[in-house]
Formats: sequence, C-alpha cells, structure tokens
Amino acid sequence: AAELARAATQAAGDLLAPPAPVRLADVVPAPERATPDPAADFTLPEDAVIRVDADPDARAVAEHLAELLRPATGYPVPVTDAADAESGGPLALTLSGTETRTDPARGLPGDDAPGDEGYRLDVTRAEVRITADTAAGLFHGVQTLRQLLPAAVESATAVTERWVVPGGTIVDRPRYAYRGAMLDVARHFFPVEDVLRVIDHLARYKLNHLHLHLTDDQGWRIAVESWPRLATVGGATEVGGGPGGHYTAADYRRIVRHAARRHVTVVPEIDLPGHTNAALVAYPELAPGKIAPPPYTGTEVGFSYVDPADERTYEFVADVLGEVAALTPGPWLHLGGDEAFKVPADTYRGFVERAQALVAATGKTVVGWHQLAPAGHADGRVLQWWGTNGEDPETADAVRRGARLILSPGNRVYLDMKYAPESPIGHDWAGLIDVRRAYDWDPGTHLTGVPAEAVLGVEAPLWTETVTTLAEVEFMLFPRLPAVAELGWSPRSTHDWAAFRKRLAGHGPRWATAGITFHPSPEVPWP
Ligand code: TNX
Repeated sequence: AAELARAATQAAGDLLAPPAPVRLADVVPAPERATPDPAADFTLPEDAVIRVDADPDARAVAEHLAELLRPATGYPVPVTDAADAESGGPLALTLSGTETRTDPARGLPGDDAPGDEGYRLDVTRAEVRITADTAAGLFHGVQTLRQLLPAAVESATAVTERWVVPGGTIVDRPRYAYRGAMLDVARHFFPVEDVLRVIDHLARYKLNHLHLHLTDDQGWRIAVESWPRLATVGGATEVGGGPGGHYTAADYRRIVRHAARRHVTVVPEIDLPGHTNAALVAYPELAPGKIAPPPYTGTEVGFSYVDPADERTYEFVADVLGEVAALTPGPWLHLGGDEAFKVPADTYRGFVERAQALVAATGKTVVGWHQLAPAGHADGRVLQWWGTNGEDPETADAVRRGARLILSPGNRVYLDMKYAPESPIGHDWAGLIDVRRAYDWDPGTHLTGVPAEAVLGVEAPLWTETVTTLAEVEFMLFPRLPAVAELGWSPRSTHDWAAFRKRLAGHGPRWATAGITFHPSPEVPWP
C-alpha cells in the first residue's frame, strides 16, 4: 500500500507543469483580506537580512524564517536585532504595541486588530514586513510568506530561481481559536521523527493543535513512571502484530518543544474507560475480572474497559493524568471516553465525572469525545463531536450546560476514510471523503441546536488501523488537511469550492518539491 501511495504521488509529481507565478491571493488557508499591488513585487536579494524585534519568541520566528529560506536559495540570510540594524532589512518582523490588541468597547479583537494569532503582511519593491501583536501572529505571517515565494523554495538543496514575492498587503486572522489534527499513534506506533514532520505539516497550514491519541487497545505509547509496565508491556504491541513502541518522557518533551516552536499546542489523549486493553495486559488488577486479557492486535472496538468499581482504577487514572499533565505545557487533557460499550450508562457517567475532576485537579481543562456529553459539566469542558449526522440532542444539551465543541464530523474530516473506492488504504464506514467533501461544510452551523459561539474550532483525526508509514500518513493528510485548515482559519465569506480547488492546485508542486506524499485528487486542477 505504501508503494502504491508513493507511485501515485510520483506520477502526480511528474505530471505537474512548471508552476505559474504565485499571486497574492493564492494562500491556503485563504486570508481575511488580500490587496494585490502588481507594481510592488519584491525580489529577495542574495544579501537579504531579517530584522526582528528584541523579543526571544519573535527572534525564534525570524530564525525559523531563515531556516525556511536558506536551503533552496543558498543565501546566508542572517538574523539581526532591529535596533542594531544599520540599514533596512529587507525582511522585517515587527511586534506591534499591545494597545492595538483589543477593542475595549467589545472586549474582542477590533476591526483591524490582529489579536492572538493574526498578522499583517506588507510587500513592497523595497521590503517584506510582517507585523503582529504576538510571536504566533508573526509565525503565521511567515507561513503566508513561504507560500508566496516560488514553489522551488521547498527544495532541500539550492536552486537557481528569481525569488519573487507578489506585491500588496494581506491582513489576516483566524476564524477559530482551535484548529487541529489528531494522529493515532496507538494502533500503529510512529517514531518521534515522524511526529515532528506531521507537526511541520500542521504549521504550514496554520493549524495550532496536535492531538495525540496515545493509548488504545493495541498499544500504550507514553511512559508513566508510577506505572512502568504500561509502556514496557502495554507498548509492545500494535495492529497487525508489529513491534509497537512508546515515547519516553524525553521523547514526548521533544515533540512538545518542536510543536511549541511552531506555535502548535500538543493535546495528549488518555482514552478511558474503554479502549484500554493494552493497559489491562500490563496491569490485570485494573481489569474487571482481575485477569489479564490477551494482547490485542486486531481492529475491533468497544470490548475493553478499566474496572469502574475498583478504587485502584481511580489511583491509576490520577497517577497517569498527573504525570501526563506535568509533561504537557498546553492547557488541555483529552480523556477519550468513546465506545465504552460494555460499561452501563450510569456507571459510565459516574466514572467520567470522577475522571473529569481528576483532570481539573491537575490544573488542565477536560477535552473528550462527545460520548462524555451526558456526564455533568466541568469547568471549561470541551467535547469533540465525531458524529455523522448533524442531529445530536445529547451534545446540544451538554452545550446548553456550558460545554464548547471541537467539530470532527466523521463523514467530513475523518482522515482515515478512503478518498475513493480504489484508495489503497483507509476505512469507509463514514463514507468516502475526497477534497470537496472535506471542504464543503460550515462548522458554524453544522450541529442543530448548537450556537456558533459554542464552536471552539475544528479537528481532523487520523486513525491508523490501516496506516503504517509516514508516507501513508501524508497520503491521507494531503490534500484534505489544508481543506480542513481553511475551514478553521478563513472567514466564511471566503468559502468557495471553485476558488479553493484552484488555489489548492498550486500546492501540488510544493508538496512534490518537499517530498510530501499526497493523493492526486481528480477534483483538483493540478498544474
Ligand atoms: C471510531 S472515532 C473510533 C476509533 C476508530 C475509528 C476508525 C472514535 C472516537 N473512535 O476508535 O479508530 O472509529 O475510523
């Protein structure tokens, strides 16, 4: 299957004609406002310098931009302190004063305020300037700049090219605060390097959350000091009988650090009370009958659960959540909660309420699959909705009781679904999902009885029962991930399938140059 995916991408890459010049409006996700000025194209000179404010986070963004530019251009691209710089740039990253941050009258970003993640990009013949209130905003501006350079900028080695950036101004900020993707590292284990590359893919498209599904029946992937056999025994299996694996605390910290540098927050999931066979193999005392089940390497769901009637289970939950919380700088802990089919509804509710309280005790905020809905509200609680039809009274009721939602409709953004019947990997229980299906829906109005303000954002999950290599991960991500990223970032007024498929088409040569495997969807007019 990996071979097929690679061959498909190779064929797609070979078909691509030399790319046309990039236009200012060609960015994915679509910016809030783009005003081209064709007389103001900028050409990157060999002696280009990046000037940046003396703020360590802004400096890190400037270094990131330099690292993006150096390989393909072969230029040295030094980074200098804006205060020390003798001459103008010509690349400038500027943190604006905090006074523009909010409109006090509304307590919301003002009409032109970039807010926590927005930025302004000004391209003139003389310079490229990115201005933002935060380093995150500068970082997103850098991702836009990267897309405005010729596709050859994705080359890992120096190429001869005129490094033109189209002139004009972009003013941009996100529609939703939460824009994510999930990687299931439990069904198949993926080494740290693969996860870092997936984070890079998220950052390109201004996604700001990586949800790691760390535990499931087939494997436990995170070391827990107080329960060491979870990783050493529970981590030694995966779907299909392969060797599995787990992340040490140092591995996990590396992932978190790599993500933070790209303004991506890691959301760790410990799936409870179901999807726990690997934990039960490691610690039979957690099993309802106190007997170790056999290790599981199949793909059925819903058969396992930790014993909700035993106090030892809650010590286990508290220990695990405490250690994972301590390793995680972000505000979220994901409790899973899906498909605990063997646990009666009232027992399940009681378990979830105790687990939610244990999350709160760590100082984190609960996220969980929407099966958590019937449990009592916990402060700030976020439900991740993965249903396939927009009617869900239980979830709507949880929203009325204070929950916010991350939307992951299975029939729209489940990245483990096949694109087409002949897709070499993937499932089809939620239907076939090619690019248009992933793109053409509105998170703001998707669920009946849920007001737009309750939607925190969108997330595209990749379950990996059938996905075994990085190339296969990329094949399932591209081009659907950019489609979901646009739903999360761009104002609804920019939503337009006909325009999106054309804009997206220009990214094919970028992926091919960067060595990213992708599905050459027939819905997209690749060049
Ligand atoms: C349902 S979606 C699951 C996962 C499977 C997935 C396969 C959800 C919360 N649970 O356990 O991997 O379907 O598509």
